[in-house]
Amino acid sequence: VVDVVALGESMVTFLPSRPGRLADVPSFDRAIGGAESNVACVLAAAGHTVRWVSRVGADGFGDHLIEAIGAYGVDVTAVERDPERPTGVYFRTAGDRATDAHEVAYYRAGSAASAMTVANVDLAAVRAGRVLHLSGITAALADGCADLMRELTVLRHGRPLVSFDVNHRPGLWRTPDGPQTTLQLARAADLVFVGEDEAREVWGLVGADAVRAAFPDPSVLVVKQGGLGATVYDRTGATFVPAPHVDVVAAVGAGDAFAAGFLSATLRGLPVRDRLRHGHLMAAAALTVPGDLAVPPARDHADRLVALDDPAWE
Ligand code: KDG
Repeated sequence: VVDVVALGESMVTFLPSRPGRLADVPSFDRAIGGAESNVACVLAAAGHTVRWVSRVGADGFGDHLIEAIGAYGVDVTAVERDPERPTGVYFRTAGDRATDAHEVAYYRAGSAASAMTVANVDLAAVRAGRVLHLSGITAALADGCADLMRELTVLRHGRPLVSFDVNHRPGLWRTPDGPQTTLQLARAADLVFVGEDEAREVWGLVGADAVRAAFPDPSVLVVKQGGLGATVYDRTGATFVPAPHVDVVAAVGAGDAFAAGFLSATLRGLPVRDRLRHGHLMAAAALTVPGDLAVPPARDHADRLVALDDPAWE
């Protein structure tokens, strides 16, 4: 049994060589992206056994994703190659530091991963972890992907603990039912990550307490409040932990790193406050690099930082 299985589309990501409009950027550096594999990579770097399940094309970009994600120590043996469809790619701009407004150009419609269905994904491999990590992005890719998400979340008993990051991507939804579908999936999960801004944008829920009111009690809800911190709602009530201050280079990947830190601490049975601190710490690392993935602090170092009675945590 692996600690965590993460399922979702990953893409070769092209990061701009300089700031500015997409129309003006002359060249790009290759990196990797994909919310769920980002979580998998950070968890593997933190010492967990992790599997990433997906589909990629039988092309060089697919080779690169498998090699790069595998190099983090993630098990990629359940990733299928699709001879008919390409690996998705996307380009992004550096964006504005203050507002994080940036342009994203996806080339993923009809990708190998968007063809994931209940029939062509190894469901036994997906369900073989203590935790299954999913995100709302997958449901937006295609109807077959949305059905797969329902299949993986529908039963509460006899399945791994389901962790779900809302990851609302308005540009990806092909139909107007995105908010409703995402809410149903989130409600079926055991652990939900959502940004406060995101909850307002997708469901019109204003404030962390309003988000909590929209979720059933047995689930653990983590509401991320940007640079302020994050609040966990669980059986014991609400726990807020502030985020340390960091000079943000790019916010992309920070939510994934946060989820990985939180999941890692959860798997280790750490108290709620420390789950949040580990989340913030991993997010801080991702916030200070241009791409999705930073080198996260080693586990013993992270534990020491989390244990500090430092004003940064107050
Ligand atoms: O969370 C980071 C992701 O947004 C990025 O890697 C790209 O997976 C991606 C997506 O679908 O937006």
